[in-house]
Amino acid sequence: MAEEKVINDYFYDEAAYDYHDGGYVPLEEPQTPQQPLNIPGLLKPDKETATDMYYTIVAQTGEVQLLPGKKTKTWGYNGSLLGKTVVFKRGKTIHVHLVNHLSEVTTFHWHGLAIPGPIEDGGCHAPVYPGESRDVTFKIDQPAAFVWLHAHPCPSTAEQVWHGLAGGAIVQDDHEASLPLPRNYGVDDIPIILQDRRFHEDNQWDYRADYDPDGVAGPTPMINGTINPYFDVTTQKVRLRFLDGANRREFRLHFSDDLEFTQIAGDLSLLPHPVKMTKLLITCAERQEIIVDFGKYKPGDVVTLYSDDVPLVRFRIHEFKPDHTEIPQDLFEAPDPAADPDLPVHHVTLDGMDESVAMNGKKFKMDRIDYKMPLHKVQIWDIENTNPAPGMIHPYHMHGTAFEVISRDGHAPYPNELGLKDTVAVNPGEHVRIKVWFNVAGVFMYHCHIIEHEDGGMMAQLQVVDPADPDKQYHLMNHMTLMKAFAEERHVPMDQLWLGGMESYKKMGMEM
Ligand SMILES: [Cu+2]
Repeated sequence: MAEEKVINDYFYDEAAYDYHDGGYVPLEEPQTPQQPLNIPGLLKPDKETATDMYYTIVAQTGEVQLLPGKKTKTWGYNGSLLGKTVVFKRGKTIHVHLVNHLSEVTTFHWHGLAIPGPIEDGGCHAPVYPGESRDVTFKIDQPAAFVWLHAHPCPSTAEQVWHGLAGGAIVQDDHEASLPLPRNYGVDDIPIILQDRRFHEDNQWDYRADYDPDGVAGPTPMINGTINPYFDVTTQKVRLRFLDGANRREFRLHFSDDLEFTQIAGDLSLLPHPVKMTKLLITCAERQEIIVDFGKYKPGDVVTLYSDDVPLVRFRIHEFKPDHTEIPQDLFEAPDPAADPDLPVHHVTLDGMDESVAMNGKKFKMDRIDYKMPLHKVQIWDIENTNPAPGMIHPYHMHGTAFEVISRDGHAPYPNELGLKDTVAVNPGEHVRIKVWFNVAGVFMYHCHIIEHEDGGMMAQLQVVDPADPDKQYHLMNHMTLMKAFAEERHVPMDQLWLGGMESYKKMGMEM
């Protein structure tokens, strides 16, 4: 049998790594004591039947002891920071009672769920005002995956995510459950939410002070809302579900000893086949699941996960039983529908930097539909990053769908991006072709997931048209309505309102 190939590069254009940017904030190793890694608890359903699940999700403020000294003021879902992990069982109808206990408007976006937009999807057209609630119902019909919830009010998504409004969710299905993979949540199946923050006076975050239109970053890694974490390893094999929940930072992941690991899943499905690797790059909003085999270590050893040369998590090895389970070579049969010959390739350009960011030459407008596409039809989309190299990598995300990467500048996709995705990183000057289809109708946003780029206008929206109801009208909000709400809630006149994304429109002389 031929020796299995082990991937030992990050694939992406090194000249585009964010550390080449003038405003780059390098990660620094925290000097504070190590803390046990916070494992978000599983959100308990209010009720579950054979066919339905009911949840309540509350956006709220809180404070957390992140560093020695003063607690940090944070936002979270059903807790002080980030969220509890929500479980969605495929085939069930989900009822979510969304509650806003914050002092300002927010939305609850299910990143990665193929559910109708714009309301259930929870983008900018589905505001929940302070003290109010909204009920959404949707059916889960997609493969097992690690998806996430985050705030998405335009143009202040980035600031709300920075405050802590992000949480993981696991879609379960029978196929994944039938495979011999670790899934004892919290023991050998661990979400790893990768973020970064800058701590100002009294250990507080100050989004405005840190603002950068190319993405806000901080020097301190924050993993599942823990600074300088360790994790106690009690099983030989551990499944890590990485989510890059940072506003702009890519993480270049690798372990001490160049420990080999196996990627088993991407954003929205298992990979068709496992991929062995020693290095993994994850860009904003992407999810990558790996299995790490600690079999060669003994109790007392420590294995460190790094990004570049900065430690993120220390895995402390304890006693464990030998585990000879093999990862199956066939994990997932990706659907491969033929593109509709009547639909031309649809071109999307990711343009500009700083305040000049745009998509197809335009900044996002909430009440403008940029494109229409028929329900269930399959179309090739060509996503181009028009920044010449060296420029930034833009992680391109679509709501409401799972797409497939089919080529990069005419070449085969990277081996670890086969399977279903909702976010794909596009190198400077590169064309990435993806196969797009929607199984639900509605209005959906698509954008760069460097969140300040999205707030700054590198975003558009499409209407997926159901031929059975081609004239369906959607009530679209506009930026001004949301911005007036922010001004009122912050008790400032409109001309003194500051929301990160507004600057990008103002500096370009554009109406919102
Ligand atoms: Cu971008």
